[in-house]
Amino acid sequence: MARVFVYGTLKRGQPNNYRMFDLSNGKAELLASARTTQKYPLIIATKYNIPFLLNIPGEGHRVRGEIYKVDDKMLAFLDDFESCPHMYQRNLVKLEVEEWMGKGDEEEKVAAGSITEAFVYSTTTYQPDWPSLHSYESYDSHGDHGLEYEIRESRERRGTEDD
Ligand code: PCA
Repeated sequence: MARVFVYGTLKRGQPNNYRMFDLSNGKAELLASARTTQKYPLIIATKYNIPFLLNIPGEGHRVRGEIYKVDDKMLAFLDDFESCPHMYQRNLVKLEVEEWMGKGDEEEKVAAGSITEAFVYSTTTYQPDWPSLHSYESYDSHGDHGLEYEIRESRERRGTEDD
């Protein structure tokens, strides 16, 4: 079992959240809402409007997201889905828990306001102009920015996935 902090399309209400509940990918359980203890730039980039947390601590915002408990199979699925380590790298990040939602054992519970750690898909392999893009505190594919995420299946239909 591992814990993963998701801040982008894997969050509830976002286009890839369902992948975490597809049992053929493994198992996942929502544990908590949380935000990073440090600031990071959370930007939207590429022609597919993909969210990226740039591994530049101290810039941007304390980013909001969700902590999930995942089994080894789901962790392997997510590594593959996030093109880790090519597009993103999986690192540990420090988080402040906002609301605990886990239904499991009391021992696994982290109180609101406490600091914990989880894996996050962040990146150091970004384009030179990305740090100057607008940074967000909380990602929403359907936000006012108008930069709606293009799901992978529609990229494949157009046959442009690899460019
Ligand atoms: N999926 C991962 C990283 C960015 C993305 O869209 C996430 O939601 O955390």
